[in-house]
Parts: sequence; structure tokens; C-alpha cells
Amino acid sequence: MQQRSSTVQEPLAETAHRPTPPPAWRPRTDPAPLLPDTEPLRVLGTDAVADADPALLRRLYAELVRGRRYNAQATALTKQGRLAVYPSTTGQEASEIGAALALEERDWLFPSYRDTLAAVARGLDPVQALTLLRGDWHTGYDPREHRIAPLCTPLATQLPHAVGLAHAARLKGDDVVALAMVGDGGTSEGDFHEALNFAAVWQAPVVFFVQNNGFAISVPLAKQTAAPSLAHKAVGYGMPGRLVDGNDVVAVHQVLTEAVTRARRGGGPTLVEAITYRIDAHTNADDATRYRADGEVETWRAHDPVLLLERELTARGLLDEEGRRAAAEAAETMAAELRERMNADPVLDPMDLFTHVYAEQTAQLREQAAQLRAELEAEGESR
Ligand SMILES: Cc1ncc(C[n+]2csc(CCOP(=O)(O)OP(=O)(O)O)c2C)c(N)n1
Repeated sequence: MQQRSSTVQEPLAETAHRPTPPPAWRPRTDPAPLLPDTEPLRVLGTDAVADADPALLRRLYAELVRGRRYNAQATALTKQGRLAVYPSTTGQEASEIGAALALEERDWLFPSYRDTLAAVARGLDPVQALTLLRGDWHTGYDPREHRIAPLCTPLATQLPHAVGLAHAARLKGDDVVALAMVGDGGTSEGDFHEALNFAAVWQAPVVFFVQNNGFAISVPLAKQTAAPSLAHKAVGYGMPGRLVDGNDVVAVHQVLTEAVTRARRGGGPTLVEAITYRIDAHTNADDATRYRADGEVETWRAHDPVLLLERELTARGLLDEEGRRAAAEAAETMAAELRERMNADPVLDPMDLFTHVYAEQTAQLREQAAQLRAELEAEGESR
């Protein structure tokens, strides 16, 4: 007789049910030291100011006053039609200047479109720094000469460039650190993720500096991320995250100097988030009253980076009326020169449009160039 197969299993030995224990797991690095502090670092208004070099404090003050004036003058130039667009950093001068001055001459700065002031603080000619924003096709300066990459309009694309340059420098044995600047909105870009990931894997000598100024045009940070802070994102990549008061120029300079030194010594990248606020609109083409309350702006005006430093230096006897006047006069001289030079019409050759598109022009470009040349000649311009 055929035996029926039974679905009833014989009870197995008890041990057969126990899964083989997995290989021991533990985090690859301890996340605790990578976590940012619970509060942004502040130095102004604390006893720590006493440790700062008075010469540095005075220099920072002069740069802040000049930076504030530069923002006002560049914004005025947009109203006069002398500048196509200006993304102001009024209210963010401490972040721009404190960060830029943490670099050595041999280092590289990778700015976004908002970071003209960082470039100027690093020594770039104030007019050259505005070339792109004036609508020219080129960056206005030689990036290699100044070690300042072009002001970058596509969000966050400067970050992988910074990592690539820093990594390459390290492979070649060059002592170079790259400082990559980006806004809070830029942290939502894929380029931000890729840059931080590669930087940490390669331990590239790069510092990522996020200026969290509250908004990406009209989008507030709350709609941008659910992270506890932008600095916390660092932990996911395996690098330290640091939080700093972006309106405290001494704190910014200190945190950035520490991060740059760490990178230079082979310690790898750091992500720094500066808490600050954009006092002006996104650019002269934006109306900020449509998406934020006046009260919010006023609250931040009370935490103005220039006033914070001025009060501290005055209270400590490091700045007097004479010092304030000297800084204001130097800033006025810079603004007057900027006005004068920007009021001169640049001589542009429309044919330049075709010059640097490809090493060898395509048939289509040659045809378009010929058409433009003919039009210009018909207008009576001899070229
Ligand atoms: C890849 C890309 N997407 C969109 C834009 C349009 N855009 C220009 S500025 C901006 C907001 C950026 O905000 P944030 O990164 O916070 O920098 P902020 O302007 O505040 O300095 C956007 C979306 C762009 N320039 N590049």
C-alpha cells in the first residue's frame, strides 16, 4: 500500500531553530564626538574674548565695517542699473569675513553667488568680484591666481569641485585646504550629499561652511529639512558637525580656524553651520515682505554682527571714537572707488559670445557668429 506523505513534521531538535549568531556589529566610528554642541558657539559677550588677539579683533572690525558698506553700495548700484543683480549679505558679514580670513593664502575658497564679500575679504578686487553679477560672461578674475573658484550660481555644484581640488592636492602632497561655502537651501541638493560623502571617505582637507540665513529665497528652513540642525547631517557622513553663531565674527573665525587646522593636519573634513539671518531680500529682484514678518527682521537687527563687535571692542577699550571714524572713512573710500569704477561703461565685444564655447567652433556657431557680425556691420560698427 502506498504510503501517504504526511505534512506533519517530526519535531526538530531544539537547537536547529536557533539562527547562527551574526558577526559582531558595532558602529564603525563612535558618533558621539561627531555631534554638534547643543548651542551655537558664541565668543562675544563671554570671557573668551579676552583670549583673542587685539590686532585680529581690530582687523575683523575694519573688515565688517567695509563689508557692510560694500553691501549697501552694491545694492545701490543695482538700483542705478550699474549691476544686474546683487545677493546681499547684510547681516551675514561676520560669517562671510570670519570664514574667509581663516584661510591661508595657499588655500582655496569655493564661494556661492552670495559670497562676494568672502572673496573681497580674501583680497579680490571689489570690482572684479562683481563682474559676473554685472552680466559679463566671464568671472572677472583668474581663479588660479587668487585661489578663489568662480562665484557659483547653480546651487551646491561648487562643493564637489572643492572636494576634488582638496583631494587632488592631498594626493600631490600640496598643503592646501578648500573652504566650500553654501546656503541652507543648497544642503538639499544631491551635490551636497555627494560632496560630503566623498570628502569623508577620502578624508579630504575640506571645510563645508553652511550659512543658515533662514531662507532659500522664500522657503523657510522648516520646509527644507527635518534634521535637528544642518550641522547634525555631518554625523551621517562620518565627519564632525559644528554649530556657530554666524553673527559673532570672533566665534566664526575661531571655529573655521579650528576646522581648517584639522583638515590641514590630515584630520579630514568638517561641516560647520552658522546661524545667521539675511536682513535684505534674496536679491534686488525679490520682495521679502511677501514671505516674512517685519518683526522677525527687527529681532535679528538687534543681533547685528557689526554692532555686536563694536560694542564689545568699545567696552574692552580696544575701540574709540577715532578708531570708529577711521574704519568708517576707509569704508567710504572703498565705496566711492567702487561707484566711480562701476559707473564707467565696460567695453564689451558681442562677438566674445562665441569665443570660448568650444575649443573649435561648431558649424552652427560659425553660422550664428557670421550672422551677428553681419548685423553689427549693418549697424555701422566696424569690428
Ligand atoms: C541647482 C539650482 N536650483 C535652483 C536654483 C535657483 N535658486 C537660486 S538661489 C536659490 C535659493 C538658495 O538658497 P540658499 O541655498 O539657502 O542660499 P541663500 O540664497 O540663502 O544664500 C534657488 C533655489 C539654482 N540657482 N540652482
